[in-house]
Amino acid sequence: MALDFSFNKEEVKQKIFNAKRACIITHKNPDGDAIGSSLGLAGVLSQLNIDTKVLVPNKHPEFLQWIPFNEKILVWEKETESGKNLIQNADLIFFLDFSNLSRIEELEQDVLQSKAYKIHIDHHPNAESPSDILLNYTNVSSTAELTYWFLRELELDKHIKTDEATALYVGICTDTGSFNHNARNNTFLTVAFLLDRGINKNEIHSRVFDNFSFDRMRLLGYCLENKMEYIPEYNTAFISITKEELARFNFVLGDTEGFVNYPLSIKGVRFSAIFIENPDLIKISLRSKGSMAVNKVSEKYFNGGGHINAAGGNSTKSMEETLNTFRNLLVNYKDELQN
Ligand SMILES: [Mn+2]
Repeated sequence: MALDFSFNKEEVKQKIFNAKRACIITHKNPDGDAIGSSLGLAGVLSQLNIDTKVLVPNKHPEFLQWIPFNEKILVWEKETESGKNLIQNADLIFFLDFSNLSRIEELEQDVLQSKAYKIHIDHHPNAESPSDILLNYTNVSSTAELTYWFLRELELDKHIKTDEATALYVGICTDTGSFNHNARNNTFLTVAFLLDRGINKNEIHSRVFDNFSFDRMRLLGYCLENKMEYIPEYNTAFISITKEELARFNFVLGDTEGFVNYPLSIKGVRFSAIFIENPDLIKISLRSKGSMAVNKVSEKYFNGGGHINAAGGNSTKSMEETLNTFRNLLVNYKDELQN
């Protein structure tokens, strides 16, 4: 069941078919969906003989650098002049996977001056931008999935070959955590189409998810055995890590990604947190299940905010004081924390 698009299909088609140079822009610290949706779309536009580049504010991580069409990516931070030329000369600009131009930071001014026809495709709430066409649907797993439905609406899905399909699949499987959240019937219809295009699902999963360093695995083991505290009466468990511990395991950025989810897989646990000591402050991630609103906790105690089941914050106090604040706040949420 295709999405109910209301944009002027003929106008968009004409703009695309008449375009000579396209620039696809995605957000800072690009994730699998940002890169996957952008490269999948770049592959399709290139087949239409449109000179297409993907512009990212800063470099994407190594586990996303193998995706087909990676050579079309230009990193603004490193090649600012080329990036400016790209935006200036493009007659077609896409914004993918971000809701607001503030997510592209330094590129914003150049983008605002551009006369190109602009198409904005995103699945985050309340997307807005000075674009000609805004496709903002939140009931879609990922921007990659939305890009598929967009191309299908324009009858351009025939240009989704194995490489384009591989890129789009990366976006879907990363944004859904391997189909654990937000994957709906439309998501699986999209995946069925991509599988038909000949993608190697197992190899993609392996390249995206099985790429941790030995040190990172040992850090995780250390945290789970020695640094996790479990408070059964409040169905809460949390992890804390100091600077010294990070250094001992040769920490590199991204190593603690996902650690906060482990306590939540203990039977009955509804609230989990991780406290990571940075040079200047303690970074905090909070996760929960059900009605336990962790964004409220973060707003009230940890200078942050976020979604009901996933939020972030920080503390400028010592680790011990911060953990005590956390232990002591739980009593205020005893009803939400009951199973
Ligand atoms: Mn996304």
